Amino acid sequence: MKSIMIKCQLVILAAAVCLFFFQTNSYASQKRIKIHGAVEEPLNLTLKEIQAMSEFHINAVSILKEKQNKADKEKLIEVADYGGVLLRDILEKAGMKYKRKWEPAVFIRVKGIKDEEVIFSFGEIFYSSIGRSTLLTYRKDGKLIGSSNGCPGLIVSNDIRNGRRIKAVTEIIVERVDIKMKVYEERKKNILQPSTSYLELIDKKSGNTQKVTFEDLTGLPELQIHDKVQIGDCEGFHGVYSYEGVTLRSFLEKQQFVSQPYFYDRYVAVHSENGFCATFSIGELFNSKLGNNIVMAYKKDGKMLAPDEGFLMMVAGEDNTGGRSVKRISNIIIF
Ligand SMILES: Nc1nc2c(c(=O)[nH]1)N[C@H]1C(S)=C(S)[C@@H](COP(=O)(O)O)O[C@H]1N2
Ligand SMILES: [Mo]
Repeated sequence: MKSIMIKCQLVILAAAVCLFFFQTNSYASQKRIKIHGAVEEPLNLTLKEIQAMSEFHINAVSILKEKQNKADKEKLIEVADYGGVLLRDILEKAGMKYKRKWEPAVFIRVKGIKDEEVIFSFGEIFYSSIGRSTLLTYRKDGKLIGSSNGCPGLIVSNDIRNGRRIKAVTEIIVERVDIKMKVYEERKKNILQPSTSYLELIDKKSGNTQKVTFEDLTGLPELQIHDKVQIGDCEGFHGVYSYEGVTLRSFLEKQQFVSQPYFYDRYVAVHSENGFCATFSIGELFNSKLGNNIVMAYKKDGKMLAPDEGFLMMVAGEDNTGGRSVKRISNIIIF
């Protein structure tokens, strides 16, 4: 009796396994990529539909091996020409749900086979030139690339090493950091929070928390951003300023909150007391040719910041809009 039951169970199990493979295979043969989350219209595009979009080329993309340790030797994997569709263009096709001051806190998860995931910040894709360097690729050196599923690959030509390269991209998810944005309601009520002389640094995974004051920045190399155009879609043109500060990267390293190997499925959210928030991906901070570009500034035009700017404010030097220049930084959270 017992053995019959076991046999029955085995037959059912085998049938379930067959059904599972049949389903995943038929799904795979369609090679689809799903775009969903905080978008206006979720999409489920076939590779053919992606190939029908306007093709973008990035030539001579050099790919270095990701390092596990600072001491690891640099290894060049290849230099190749790529064709595909910009991640930005696919996101625009779906339409971004969050607008205006809600927008800089958005981030994008890109998933490949084997549960690989990399994160991009809204700002790097839509405000900085990384958006023109991030490609869902299906063509290499002029020839179509084969793929087991989804779109054959993701490349970021502005990245230095290959940590954010994934294969068989099947899913893109748009999300916003879960931090309440109170700016508009506080403005209506004419509330102006006093700025603090410290900020809180939090690692959400380890629970590690540090209170950081101006003194904690001593010893970090000072960086200048010349001619930062201060302009915003909702705030207008405010002028061109120079800033002095330290890079967010060197700060996070010094506080020992981020070190190699880098986890590109993580990101940093910087916000002020009123919940105004911007995201920065680990990739753009630690693996980008624009790595020296994201600065926590304490001086503007040679003078310490004004009270409404706090003791520190973010300056993303290359961004074409002021959306990520968080003033009065009160929290830096690594998700
Ligand atoms: N703390 C805080 N920082 C903020 C904002 C905000 O509402 N609160 N607005 C952002 C937006 S949307 C823009 S466009 C710029 C405007 O900066 P500016 O006033 O210097 O032009 O600041 C950014 N920094
Ligand atoms: Mo803005």
